Order: sequence, then C-alpha cells, then structure tokens
Amino acid sequence: MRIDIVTIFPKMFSPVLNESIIRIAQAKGKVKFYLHDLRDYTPDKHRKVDDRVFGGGSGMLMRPEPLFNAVEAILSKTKKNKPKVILLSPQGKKLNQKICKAIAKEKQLVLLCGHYEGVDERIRKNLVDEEISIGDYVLTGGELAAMVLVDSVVRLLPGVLGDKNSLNFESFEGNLLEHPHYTRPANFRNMAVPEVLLSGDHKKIAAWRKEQALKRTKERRPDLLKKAALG
Ligand code: 9D3
Repeated sequence: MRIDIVTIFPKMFSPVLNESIIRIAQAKGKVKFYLHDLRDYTPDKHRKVDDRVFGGGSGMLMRPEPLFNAVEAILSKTKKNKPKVILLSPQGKKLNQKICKAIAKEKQLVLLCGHYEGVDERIRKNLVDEEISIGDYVLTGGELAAMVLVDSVVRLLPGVLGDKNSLNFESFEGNLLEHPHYTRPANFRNMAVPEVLLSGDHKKIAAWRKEQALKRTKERRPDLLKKAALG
C-alpha cells in the first residue's frame, strides 16, 4: 500500500511511522509513506493555507487551492492507481474495525489532515472520497486522527502481523471484550491467578473465559452485546 499524507505538520509523523509495527511493515515493503507539507502547494509567497469564512463568523477555514494542488500533484505522480482520498474531520463517519478492514484493501490512500474550523465545502464535495472521524471528542487537527487510521490499517495488511494471531482474533472481534489474562507468577504479592487457569482442564478454562468475556462486556460495553445479538 502507498499512503500519501498531506499536512501542515509533516514532522509530527516521523516518530510514529518509525517505530513498532509500522516501521517493520515499511522494512518488509508492505507500505510506503509519502509526506507532503501543505504549505509547499500554496499559490502565494506567504504560504497561507487558511482564510476567513464567507458570510461572517469566527474562525478560519482551510482554503481550497493548496489542498486541490497537493492532491492533483499526487495523482499525477501515481497514475496507475486510483487512490482513495480521505479527509480526517470531526464531521466524518466514526472509524470502526469494519471501516479499517475495507480501507486495508485499497492500493493507495491520500490522507488530508484538516485544521482550524474545518475545510471549504468545495474540498469535501469535489476532492474527497471519504470523510472519517476517530470519535466524539475535539482534537486540534487531523494529524493524530490520520496516525490512528494508519496504525489500525497497516497492521491489517497481509504479511504485516503473524497471521495465526490475527485470524484467532477475528472470530470475536467487535462482539465481545476479551476475558482477563494472567501471566507468571501464579501468586504475585498474595494476588493469586484464578485456580481454573492452572487446572489444565481446557474445557473448563474455555467456559470460564466465555463467561468472563460476557460479564465484562455486559458491565463495560452493553452496546457491543446489543450489536452482537442483532448481527
Ligand atoms: C466548534 C466546532 N468544532 C467541531 C467540533 C470545530 C472543530 C474542532 C476541531 C473543527 C476541527 C477540529 C480539528 N479536528 C479534526 O481535524 C479531527 C477530529 C476531531 O477533532 N475529533 C475526532 N476525529 C477527528 S478527525 C479530524
């Protein structure tokens, strides 16, 4: 997968892209990142990316020229693919694992990081294929949201994670929270691991885990149980 990221803060990305799974995915050739400083695509010498709102009101908007120029420059360099252009914005569809899986099937993404009060509506209407939010809280811009999207999508690319692990996980994904997990020592500062997990009785262990997962989901995320019942 090729991922182009358009942002006024390209330096924010290097620490995230150069650690852990994302770094390994690049080393394995599974993903390649191209960072674009939006100010390089401004038509004026002041490198201005924002402007006031027509009709009045407080705050500034991303002006259309730099974003259109940036996306067009990226498209002209990558003619083979038809990239999916994604705007990170609080008005977007709320990200979930199903959307991550769909995005992981794309050959190329162009991620646009919004700022200020938002973007000129012509960007949304004529440049963007999909608008994504990462949840109902206010960020200062789209950069951290783009990193969340990248992290959740790159780990799904074939060959990035051990496939055994990921397949195991799929069967439960989105339905239930996980049961509690323990590792050694069996007794740590007088806090004991539940007896059943040390019993070697795999049927009993499976039943305990199922029950714990249900209990935990009921307590913390009843919304997930409702969805599981419907699906
Ligand atoms: C006063 C209205 N605000 C909307 C809640 C304006 C506004 C606040 C923050 C507009 C943009 C932003 C910057 N946020 C993002 O660009 C953003 C975001 C977010 O704030 N929350 C969750 N997901 C995302 S994706 C991009």
